[in-house]
Amino acid sequence: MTALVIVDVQRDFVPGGRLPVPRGDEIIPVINRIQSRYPLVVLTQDWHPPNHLSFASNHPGRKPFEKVELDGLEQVLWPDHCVWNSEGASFDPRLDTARAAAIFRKGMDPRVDSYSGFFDNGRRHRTGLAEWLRGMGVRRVHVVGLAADYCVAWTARDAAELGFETAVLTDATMALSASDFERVAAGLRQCGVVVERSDRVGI
Ligand code: VGL
Ligand code: ZN
Repeated sequence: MTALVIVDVQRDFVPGGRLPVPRGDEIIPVINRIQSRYPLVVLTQDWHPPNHLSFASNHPGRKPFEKVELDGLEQVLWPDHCVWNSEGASFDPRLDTARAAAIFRKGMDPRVDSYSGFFDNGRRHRTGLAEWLRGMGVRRVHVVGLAADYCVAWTARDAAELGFETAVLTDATMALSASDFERVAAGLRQCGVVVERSDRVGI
C-alpha cells in the first residue's frame, strides 16, 4: 500500500506567513486533487514552542537565515514560525484535511530542529511515523508539501533509508530556494528516491 505524506502545509509556509515559500500556495490544489488516489493520507505539522532554538529571535545578535552550530549540528536560524497553537501553525485552510488519517507533529523539543517527519535532526528521537506506517501495511510513500528543500527532502531521505519505496512529487512541492532544490534532488536520487511529477509516478 502507498501512503501520501503531506508535509507542513501550514499558514506560516505560504505567502503571507512568517516563513513563506515563494508560490507555496500553488501546490495546494494539486495536493487536493491527487489525495483521492491514495488509500492512506497522513499530515505532518511543524510545531514549535516559542523558545525554540531554530528561531533567530532566541539567539541575541543573530539574524534569520544565518547559520549557527546547535548541539554539534549546523542549524539555519529561521524567523519565528509555526509556534504551537498559533494561527500560523494551523494548516492552510485551502488544504483538504478531511481524508487525513493521522497528524504527526515535530519540532517540539526547543533544543533541536526537526525537518524530517520521522526523526529530529540529531536522529535521537522518532516521531512514530515509521512505525505507524508499517503498522498500516505501507511499503511505499509519496512525499509532497513544503518546503521541498527542507522538510520534504529530509522526510523523503529518511523514508528511503527506513526501507520505504519513496517518491517526491515535484508538482506538489515547492522549495524555499529553487536552485538549492536542484542539488537536493540529486542527493535524493542517490538515496534511491524517485523525484518526478505526480502524473509520471504510479501509486
Ligand atoms: C521547515 C524550516 C524550518 C519546512 C520547517 O517545513 O520545510 N523549514 N521549519
Ligand atoms: Zn520549523
